[in-house]
Amino acid sequence: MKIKILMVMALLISVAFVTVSYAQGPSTPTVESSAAEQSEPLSADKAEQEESGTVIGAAKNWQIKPIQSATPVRSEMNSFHHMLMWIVTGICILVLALLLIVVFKFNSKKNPVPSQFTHNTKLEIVWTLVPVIILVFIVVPSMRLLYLTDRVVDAEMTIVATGYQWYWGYEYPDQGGFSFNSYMIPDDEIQPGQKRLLETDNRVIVPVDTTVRLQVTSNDVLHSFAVPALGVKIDAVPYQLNETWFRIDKEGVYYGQCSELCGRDHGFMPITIEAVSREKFEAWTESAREEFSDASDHKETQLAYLGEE
Ligand SMILES: [Cu+2]
Repeated sequence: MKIKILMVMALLISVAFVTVSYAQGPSTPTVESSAAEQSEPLSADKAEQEESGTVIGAAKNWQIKPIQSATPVRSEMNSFHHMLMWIVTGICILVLALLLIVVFKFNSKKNPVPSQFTHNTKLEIVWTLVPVIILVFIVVPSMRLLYLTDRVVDAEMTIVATGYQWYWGYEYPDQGGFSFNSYMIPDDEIQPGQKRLLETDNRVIVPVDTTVRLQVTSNDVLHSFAVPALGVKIDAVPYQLNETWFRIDKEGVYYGQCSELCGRDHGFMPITIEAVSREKFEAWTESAREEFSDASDHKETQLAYLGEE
């Protein structure tokens, strides 16, 4: 009797969970929702907006769905996630239904004399083949997505990100080769509207609607450059140059973090990317060339890794 109650409770909880996660309000828009809806800020984010431009690439409190997409790759990832959710939900419901049938139909009261058969060839073929078909169904879009993140088609500019213990260094080889380091803003210096543990002193500025090739390497140990809203997550490996790309379609601020356990301050080397108009980007590169012109010391190390010098 207790098992029956537990089963019914499990069913109710899972139904409630699925309902809640799909009935989320406009605070967490899906990929398909309109641009107008997406650009509409939450009231709690207004201070942030005034302070530092529109924050798009950050998770919200109680968010269950994947992060709002800002690049074609992330949109594909979100669609893939939604497809997987349907498959997973279907499998869970099927397994739960089978368990419920066993509990209610084949318990010792209803079925006092159990049958003794052990094998059923047809059934065994079916329950081997069905999972194989499901996996094949999943592997095709999965591999397609993997190649999409890998291929840089007609990149318009390149950014090199280098992982250090514990901060990121960035280079802009196409804009005169300036480079700078980006450190997390510590808790005691954080300004209103800035996101704790995510804000950095030097933001990575990129133009919107521009295909950016991102090359990632490391100067010491393994790090991982991950910005969820851009669909970017790539390992930073010493002596190796990994490559991916993004094309941001909305101006805004996108946050990321190192996603490879890299030592004591692994949790304190965030990534802050700000997408601006092309004009603003040009103006910024002008000033950045001046501002970061004396950062040549670590630039040499980085270029040595890239084999360019
Ligand atoms: Cu790291």
